[in-house]
Amino acid sequence: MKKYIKYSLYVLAFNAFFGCSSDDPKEDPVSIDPKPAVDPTIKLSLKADYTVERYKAVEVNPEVVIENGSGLTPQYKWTLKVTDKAGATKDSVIGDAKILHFIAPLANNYTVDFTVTVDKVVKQASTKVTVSETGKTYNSKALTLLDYLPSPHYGMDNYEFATKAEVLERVREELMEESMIPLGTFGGSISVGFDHTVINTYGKRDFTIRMNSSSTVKFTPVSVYVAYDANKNGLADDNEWYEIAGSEYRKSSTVKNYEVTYHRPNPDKVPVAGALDWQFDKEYLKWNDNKSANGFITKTARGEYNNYYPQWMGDSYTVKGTKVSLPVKDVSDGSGKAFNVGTFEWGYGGIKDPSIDISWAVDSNGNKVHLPGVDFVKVYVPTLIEIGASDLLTNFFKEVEDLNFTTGK
Ligand SMILES: [Ca+2]
Ligand SMILES: [Ca+2]
Repeated sequence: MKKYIKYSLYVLAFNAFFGCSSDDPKEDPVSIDPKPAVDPTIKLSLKADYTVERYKAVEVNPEVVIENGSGLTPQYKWTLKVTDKAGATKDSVIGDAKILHFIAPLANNYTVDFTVTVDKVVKQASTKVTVSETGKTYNSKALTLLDYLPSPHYGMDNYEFATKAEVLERVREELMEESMIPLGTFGGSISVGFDHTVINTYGKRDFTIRMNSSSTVKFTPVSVYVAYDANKNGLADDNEWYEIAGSEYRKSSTVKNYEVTYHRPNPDKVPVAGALDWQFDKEYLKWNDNKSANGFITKTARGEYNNYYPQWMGDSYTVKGTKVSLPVKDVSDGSGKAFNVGTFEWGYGGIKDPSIDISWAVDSNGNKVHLPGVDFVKVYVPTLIEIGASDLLTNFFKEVEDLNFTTGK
């Protein structure tokens, strides 16, 4: 009985709100206006000023209170007054989220305007950001080596080192000299750091990746991860990395969370030659993946005297990443001596336009993340493809550079 009374009260309350019975046949449902009769109101409060160093982010977090705005989505816009060469001042959009992470390359006093729009109601507030000089000199390129973990490839023979420390020392020098750093096949990677935060410039691409394609293939793509040093400890922590979702990321042929384990070849093994003259050992280097597939990397005539396996690694090691499908076609009547290799449109290194917009970053579930900038970049090979006599499809890392870098003071 008690339950029944409670239920009746709910129905009464419901009816009172809409002013009619839900089963009243005379009522036309179209005439019910879901919009409140009163216009929404917006209350803004924004701190008057902020201070921060050059190339460091400061969080500008306004308090926004919206009343009578239910069902309406507020639009946010942050703008900066910029003066062009002719002396004319205009507003440049720098953000469209509620919280702004402001970063500036130059020491100056900046006026930042914030606009909130709910339906037809607009409210504005302003703040000043004072950006101070640091006395430091910055480099547009990411020259700090964080890590290097290549995958097998005939080029690995150039790294005759027993320990990782020795390899890192060599690669550190190569990074400064902008020489070719081999990444090998799937999962082979290099991670580098900037001496400043590369700003995620609104509506623009932010940094570029330069690779050294091998002579046989003009473009071979590499995938990109980025990290913003959110906790300001100067390190790229595991939970700070995000993948750049390029043009292939959402395709059904793309395999997320792909893992490959490479096994050290036995140097005393007798080579198993193939039918084609370049197939020196068809069962050279064993691999298996996390999809129950396995196989061998062929040692080609080109790499006959080379050790493909990174010599400082143990008997096996596993690499992870997103595997992308790249169209590859033998155009030498099956002799494996010439191939057409496809390429990707955007969001990768080693393609025609290898510039990256930090706004393409996604989390592990594929959801977009809003990063104010990037301190670290990781580049890795997303393919496990052999192109006959030319060996494994690979690429050689050269450098990563900030595209909107400003040196002046
Ligand atoms: Ca951007
Ligand atoms: Ca960190």
